[in-house]
Amino acid sequence: MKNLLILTFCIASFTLGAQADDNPSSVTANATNRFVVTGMHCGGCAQGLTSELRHSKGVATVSVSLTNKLATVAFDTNQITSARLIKVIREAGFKATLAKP
Ligand SMILES: [Cu+2]
Repeated sequence: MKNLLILTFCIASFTLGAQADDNPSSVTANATNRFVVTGMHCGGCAQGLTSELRHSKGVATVSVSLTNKLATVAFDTNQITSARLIKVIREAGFKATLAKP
């Protein structure tokens, strides 16, 4: 009986997770990292990078500053890692390193 309760809880968690994938804004962030981004030249670059990050699984909120060359990303560490976020930034055509806290 106890096992059944645990199983039900797992299925409920999984369902919540699946909903979060469909609606990125409902991701619960448990970490925020800042990345130094090089290669952004205009507001279009910043906007493009913002949308690439925002559409990545596990990302809750994204804030990209062109003037400070910084991308601030709040994310769920169970779904995505800072290394993976750097890869997303690189795939969007920029270079990124983790900013010092
Ligand atoms: Cu640009």
